[in-house]
Amino acid sequence: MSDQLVFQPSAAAVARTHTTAEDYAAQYQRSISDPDGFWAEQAKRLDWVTFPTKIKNTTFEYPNVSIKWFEDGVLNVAANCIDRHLLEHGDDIAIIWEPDNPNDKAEYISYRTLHEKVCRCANVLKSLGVKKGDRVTIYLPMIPQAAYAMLACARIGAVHSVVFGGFSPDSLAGRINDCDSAVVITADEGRRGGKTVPLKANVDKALEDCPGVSKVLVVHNTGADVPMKGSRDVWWHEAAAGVEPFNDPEPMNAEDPLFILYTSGSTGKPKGVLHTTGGYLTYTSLTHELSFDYKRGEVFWCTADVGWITGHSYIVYGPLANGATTVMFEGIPSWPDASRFWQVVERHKVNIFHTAPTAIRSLMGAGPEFVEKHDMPSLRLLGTVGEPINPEAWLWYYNKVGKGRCEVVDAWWQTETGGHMIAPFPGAIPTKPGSATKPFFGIKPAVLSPEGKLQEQTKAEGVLVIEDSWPSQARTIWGDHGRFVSTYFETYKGNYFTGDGCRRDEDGYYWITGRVDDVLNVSGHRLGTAEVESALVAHPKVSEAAVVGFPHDIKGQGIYCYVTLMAGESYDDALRGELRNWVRKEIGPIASPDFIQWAPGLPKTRSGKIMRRILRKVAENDFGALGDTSTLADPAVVDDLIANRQNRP
Ligand code: 6R9
Repeated sequence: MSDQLVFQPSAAAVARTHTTAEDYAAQYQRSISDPDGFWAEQAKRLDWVTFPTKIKNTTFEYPNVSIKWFEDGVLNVAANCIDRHLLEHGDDIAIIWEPDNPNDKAEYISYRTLHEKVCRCANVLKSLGVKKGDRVTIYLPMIPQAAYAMLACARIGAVHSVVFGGFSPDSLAGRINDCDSAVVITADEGRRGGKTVPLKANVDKALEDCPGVSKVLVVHNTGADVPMKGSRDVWWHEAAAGVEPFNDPEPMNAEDPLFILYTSGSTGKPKGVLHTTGGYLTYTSLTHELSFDYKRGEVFWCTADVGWITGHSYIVYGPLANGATTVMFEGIPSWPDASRFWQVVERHKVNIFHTAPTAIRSLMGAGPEFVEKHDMPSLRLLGTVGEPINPEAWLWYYNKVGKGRCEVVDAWWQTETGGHMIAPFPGAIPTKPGSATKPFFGIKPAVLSPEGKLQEQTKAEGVLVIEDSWPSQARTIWGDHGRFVSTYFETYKGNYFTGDGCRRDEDGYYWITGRVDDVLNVSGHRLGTAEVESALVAHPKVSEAAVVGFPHDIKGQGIYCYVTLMAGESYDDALRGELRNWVRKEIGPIASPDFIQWAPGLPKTRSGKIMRRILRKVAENDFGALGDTSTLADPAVVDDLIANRQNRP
């Protein structure tokens, strides 16, 4: 091992692990040299109606990319996440729901209750006309009905598209229309950090632009008085009371779609990433068990929202497939104060806690007193996901939250990968703060130079690609397979391009350095610079906009906008505020610009291409090293940009 800071697995982690260091090495080798044999064995962890005989049938060859796993297998995801646990574990707690307000009561939902709730919802969806293959959009807060709705779709073979409750009516409408949902599931309102979110009102607004939606199923959540539209809107509790509490799960082919999840790319509108049934569940269930070394009976808490892939894979599908107890938290880490997470850990005796670096950094900033007053003896493992974690935050997490006795698992993966790709097996792989460490079984990462040359030596730096398929890989982009192929398989032929840069050290550890494309990662949320730009130019006073990221102490990256106004408009602070609100309204609060710099001129090449490299440097306050600016049409623009930069004096 190198002389960097290295943490050996604790004796306790070694003693209990599913996978020793030797197992890891041997099984990893096997998973790469004999994927068919390896994954056929892993598929046995699920209950199949028909066990697959064909295991892997995939090619990354451009442009004929095709990905199929377990293609003649038949199963149902909801039956695997619920029904098969009923006989012996029906009274085990499937979901612990912790409400936003700490003074309100938590709910403990057993597998038996989960079964009834999901069956009723499935029957309601059928009564609303939803059939196998139909898309259903779910726009709900972090309440148990979000999980019920997802599982109910899976049960009847409908394809869900969960849209994060923080997205605006416009963003919601775009996603509903893109996948042609005829049914939307929402709530009267959501709660977050002591405030309410007007979900039903947002849906009403969105549906002004969604002629294809015929039914809206509404959860009675806060009890707010919301208008219900005659034949379109249906109360969930009323409909659920009128249907049978059982429903036969639909037999699904392993390659039938399970869900669509919209995520940002470097260009254009968000893409509907499509995941299918058998490979996704095999892989999320296996990674949930092994990356967290999960054993039945433990309480597992992932703080993500179900609107993101982390919520899909590691609040709902992975844990429930394993018969786990998964915590669903409605609130936020900072309300009523910065000890809220730790209070929940103690209240529910959480064993495995999983959150994002942005939350860790903001809690670290709130001061040690909030975490120090909580002993949290139940904790044994701490997960981090969503963005690179800086070593200071890693060490704070390890020392202050984990009290120096919990393993830290930094898992690198993406919406498109469905499950963890690079992460330390607890008890097997020593950790280094800031490194996601080693690949999961079946994952073949490689480092290429930006020009595409394979870096064969262990110590290397460049772009991260994956050389071969794994079961939970996205199969396509909904309605646009060409975009799927060109986004992920065109630049580095024969490989899946992750969009991330990385470094591999002399021990073969991977260190993700962040996106190399025009995708921002703001507080762990993916955002395309192009999306923010198109929101800005949609404002009548804006003529041009260029958006870049800059390093932000808490959020990881912040949003820095350069804006050119229409001739005759005046550049003033009031308009800055107006534009900020405009972007929030167009996309949602997560896209709120941190800085708007007035830029009467943008740095363009003679062919009119904006030189983003320069804009990034100015936003980073690193304008000593702007590099070659000689190709600029008007080099004087740069001096003006530097003189008027926003973030630091
Ligand atoms: C799961 C999720 C994916 C992007 C990804 C990368 C960044 C995620 C990370 C990480 C460093 C980690 N990312 N986990 N970077 N270390 N452990 O977050 O999916 O929302 O699609 O974002 O997030 O840049 O490419 P998604």
